[in-house]
Amino acid sequence: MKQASSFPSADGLWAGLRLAPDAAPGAALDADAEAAIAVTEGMVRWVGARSALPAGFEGLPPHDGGGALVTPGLVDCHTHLVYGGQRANEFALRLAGATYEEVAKAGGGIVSSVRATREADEDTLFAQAAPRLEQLLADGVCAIEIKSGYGLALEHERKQLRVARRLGEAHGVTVRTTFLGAHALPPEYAGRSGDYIDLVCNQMLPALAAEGLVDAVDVFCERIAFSLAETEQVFQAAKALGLPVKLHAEQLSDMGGAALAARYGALSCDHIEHLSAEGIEAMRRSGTVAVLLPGAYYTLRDTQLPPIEALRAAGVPMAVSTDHNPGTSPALSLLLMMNMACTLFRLTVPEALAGVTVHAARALGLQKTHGAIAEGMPANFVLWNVRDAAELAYWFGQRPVRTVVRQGRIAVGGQP
Ligand code: DI6
Ligand code: FE
Repeated sequence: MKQASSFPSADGLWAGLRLAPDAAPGAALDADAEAAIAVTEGMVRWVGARSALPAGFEGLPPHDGGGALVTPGLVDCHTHLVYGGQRANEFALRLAGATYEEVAKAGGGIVSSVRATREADEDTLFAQAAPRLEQLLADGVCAIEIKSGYGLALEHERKQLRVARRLGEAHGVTVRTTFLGAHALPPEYAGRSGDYIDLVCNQMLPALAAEGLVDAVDVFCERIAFSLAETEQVFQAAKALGLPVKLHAEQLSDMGGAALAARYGALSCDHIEHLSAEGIEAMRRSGTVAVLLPGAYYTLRDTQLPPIEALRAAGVPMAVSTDHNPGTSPALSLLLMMNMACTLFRLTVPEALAGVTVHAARALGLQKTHGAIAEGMPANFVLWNVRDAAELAYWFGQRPVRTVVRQGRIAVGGQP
């Protein structure tokens, strides 16, 4: 792996670009006008029509975009990237007819990844997660959320979160860490769910937050995981520490989790296949992002579609993410998720693109620094070898990245 510190600086004048629709909300220019981006000290200083470039930026070192389409750096706002082992065996079990819930009840599922994660040390977890991260980055990802939730004990959750931070530093990518201690009941707490939630709230979360390892707090609110009351207990603990919350909500059933999360001002509610009208209304009022995870829907061969039309009608922002995890979404391409969001969920191309940029950034509370190309934001943008933005969602299994500028450095590609 190349260390991020060796990536060349992206400072200079990027010209010969075509801006994807809505990529630079502040810039007024015709769709077919040549665009330019001025970058100094790793920050975007100006973006707009090349012909309107202020004289002060003319002397910057040139970077020729060669007519490439440019979008904001992509944001993968929901991943469980750090874990030990893999679960291809469950894939085989499901092919033989078992359901996800049956596999979980039989001791597989999340708990089998917990075993493998507990057995692995920090360096091993790092070595296993790094190539997965590199795959996602190769698709133009510039910010990523990484959850804990496969440790389910203080030292093991700490290990996961520390690896997440290390991955961000080593690869020069923005990482937001989410504490998901309430992901599943660890075997040693079987039948003592209340005791485990007390541990999560009173010991694990305060300790990890004090170590600066927690940017947000998540819960898996589901029949096979934690109840609404337990979810609220975790939200209370997060609130006491001033941490934002998000929720795995209504994936397998309507638990009323989205409305609860909205009451706590949640950044996002994720999955939401079984989201009710009340849940949508609560999310609309609180400005909570709906995170759509077509990879999990596809892997589980779910048939309950998330209520896209109602979310759209309510104006709830929709994000799209990989939900990368070893059980239900071993996906390593955010572009493929755009394709699936369009094909399976009937998102439009602009919705899918906003779903992996501006709305995904908001789902992480990163809207001031990611998800758009704008003056004063760090330089995170991608040059694509495509004619039309629709191609980003249209091809699948194709990686039309030409250049990735990440955290003000040229992380992929460069000058022709
Ligand atoms: N929802 C998911 O999609 C993942 N976790 C969750 O709460 C699945 C995790 C796994 O099966 O390992
Ligand atoms: Fe998930």
